[in-house]
Amino acid sequence: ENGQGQAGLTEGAAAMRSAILSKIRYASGRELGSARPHDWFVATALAVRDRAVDIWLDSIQRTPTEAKQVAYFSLEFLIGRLLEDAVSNLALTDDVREALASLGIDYEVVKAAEPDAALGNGGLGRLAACFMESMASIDLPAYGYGIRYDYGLFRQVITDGVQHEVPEDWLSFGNPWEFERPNIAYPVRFGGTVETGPETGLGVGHDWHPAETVMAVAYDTPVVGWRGRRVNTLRLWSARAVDPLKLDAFNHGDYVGAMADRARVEAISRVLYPSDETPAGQELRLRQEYFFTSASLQDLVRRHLERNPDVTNLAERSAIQLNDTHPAIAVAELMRILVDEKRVAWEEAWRITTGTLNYTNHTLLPEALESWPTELMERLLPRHMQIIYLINWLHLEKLAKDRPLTDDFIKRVSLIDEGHGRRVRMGHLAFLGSRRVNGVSALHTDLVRETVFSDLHALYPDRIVNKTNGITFRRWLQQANPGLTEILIEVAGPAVLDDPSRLEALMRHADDASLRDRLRAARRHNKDILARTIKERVGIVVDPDAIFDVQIKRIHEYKRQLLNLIETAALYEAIRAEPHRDWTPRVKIMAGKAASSYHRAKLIIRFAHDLARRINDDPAVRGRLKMVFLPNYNVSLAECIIPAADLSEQISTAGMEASGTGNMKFALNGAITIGTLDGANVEIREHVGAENIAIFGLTAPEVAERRADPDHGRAAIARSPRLAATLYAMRAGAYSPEDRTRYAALVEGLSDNDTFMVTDDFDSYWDAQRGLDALWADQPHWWRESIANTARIGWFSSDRTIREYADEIWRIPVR
Ligand code: DL6
Repeated sequence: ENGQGQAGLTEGAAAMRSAILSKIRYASGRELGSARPHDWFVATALAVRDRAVDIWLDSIQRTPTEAKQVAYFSLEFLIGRLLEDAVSNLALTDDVREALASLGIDYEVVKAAEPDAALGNGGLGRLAACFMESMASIDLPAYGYGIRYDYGLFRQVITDGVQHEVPEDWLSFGNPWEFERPNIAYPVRFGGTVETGPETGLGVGHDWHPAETVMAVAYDTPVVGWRGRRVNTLRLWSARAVDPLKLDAFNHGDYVGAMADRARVEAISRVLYPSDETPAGQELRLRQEYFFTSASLQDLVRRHLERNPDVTNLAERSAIQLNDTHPAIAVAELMRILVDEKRVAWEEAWRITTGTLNYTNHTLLPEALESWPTELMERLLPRHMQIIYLINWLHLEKLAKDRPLTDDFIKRVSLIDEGHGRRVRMGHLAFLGSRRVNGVSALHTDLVRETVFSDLHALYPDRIVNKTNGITFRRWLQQANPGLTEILIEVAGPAVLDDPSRLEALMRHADDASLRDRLRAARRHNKDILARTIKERVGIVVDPDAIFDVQIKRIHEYKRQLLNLIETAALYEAIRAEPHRDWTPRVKIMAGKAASSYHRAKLIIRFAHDLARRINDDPAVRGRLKMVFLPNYNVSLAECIIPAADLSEQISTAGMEASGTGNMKFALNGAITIGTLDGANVEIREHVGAENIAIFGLTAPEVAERRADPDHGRAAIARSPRLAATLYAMRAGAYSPEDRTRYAALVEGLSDNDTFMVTDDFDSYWDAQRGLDALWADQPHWWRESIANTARIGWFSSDRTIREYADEIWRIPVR
């Protein structure tokens, strides 16, 4: 032992110390002296988990039988590290820190040893994780249901500016949070045939003889709510072969063949988001979706029947939220379970199904709106396809009663899209099978009503509602930014931790110079940490006195990292042209992953690196401009970057970002937003005040109008000498001297077909940036705006979002 030992420890810390010591010895099987940071992490997690389990079991016990529960179905849960969540929500931070210190171990090192669970791609998966935490925090009984991927989102490795994807092996050293539940396992069936007997009722009398059965085995992770108020369950399914080893084949020496079935079956839960470039990849994705949806519904119905005599009151006891269309097959699967297995009449089954299910739409991007070829569905899920056809027939029949149906109308509202081969529209299926459908910001919900679901919305005008996203302040303020949190507690009182509307109290001190100084010092501390991280990871030295201007998110053309990069290149050229002007020093920081098959996004990453090399190597701009691309963006890196940001880039093409949640995290931490009127930016502006956010660019209706002109890109370039010069340099290879044509196609795309309005918004973005330069020079003013952001962002807590879901969608009373 290197620490000071047990002497002087509080009772809580002493108990934690002995719990951790016991876990090191009896759970890890190690002597203290040989324990490494990861062993300390496991021991600490296990000791903390014991505390969580007591509350967990109690939470289940005290939930009344008649209480309605939520089931959140999501193919993604981007939970990140869990230790600090659990420790801080259980109010154990001091105990754990002291206990470890008494053993000579630094809690920070232990936290850093936890792998980052990346069971999601981005916003949608992180929202599911924030929602799980909020549901526990407001004492709402809920299960999260998803897949326990062996490999999460790939690890991004950059070599010479090129992204490579490497498997993210987060489970290789085990996972101390989860409980494997071999006794909670369900068969999930695929393929085969359906035998049609005498039809004794609508949809009744079909016998499915599947060709293949896969077992779904549950792994449970406790999700600890704030102040340990409640602990809910995140139940993730792992695929197991029914017959893991063909002993015959093995004994005949065919060792690979003996395991082939197992490998095929277990591929289902092997990786998050298998590439859907090949038919095999597409099929695997559909298998994943059905696998977790079926297992989750079987589990939910079984749990219901443990507490209720039959399924008639399922909708009164359970509300299922479908996170996007990935679990939309739930509509057909719940109907199958009710009609085929529980022998419920079709109409009654439909009442139950449409009373239980709800669906959240997270995107309007056409390529992300799921549809499956009927041929594939018929092969993989023949009984479900019959059910879908019957749902569709009844839906169209009902419509025909009220109005004459034109072919064109049928085409638009049918569950089957006949236009692109025959495909099942999963969004339409989810819409018809749900009680409520929601968008994730006010603007997005309006667009959902006006675009993808306009016809269905006209038929069911009460079904679509808005639920603007939120974030958990526990992770994104209290844990990520303890310095700022301490100041907020002092100014607004400790109750601010329970009621974020109290942040408003900060406004009374917006012009208080001493508060400003303290906030600046807290930010500076975070910037020093980020600067160190940057140095360690990419070897670039940045000046923490410069503006930290940050864009971190998935790399996608509609998010317009390219706009940011072109503005950076233009700024670089401007500084070089007038080196003696009083330029505001800036560090541009970017991070994000591109989908492995998204070549243009990868080219944008490459451009970021080429540009960074050019800028960072040029002594002419030294001290004024630096550019950093941090590889392998994940939740933990976000927790390090966001509290250190001065400026938050939320610059998507208006109408294309459903909500965004990074925008909320930055504003909470006091960064000023430069952004378009897109997604939740619109509501952020309403809350923080138009004078405290830098809005630029076309609005969503203006984008739609401008797009109609096929020459808008060329015209915008012609209007802007600065943009024209920058694109010219890029096109001519100024940033890629070793391969001068590298960005030629990218630039040509901007004049020929600028779908994302990079050219049209460039000047207005440039002007907004220069306005921010001027604002930075007026520090009291800058900080006034920063304070307004933190003070007025309370509404964006995911506790508020979840309360709204509970109230209006799930109809569950919460305190
Ligand atoms: O609702 C969470 C999050 C939004 O904040 C983002 O604006 C949106 O892009 C994201 N949507 C997706 C959809 N992907 N698919 N399918 O990730 O959802």
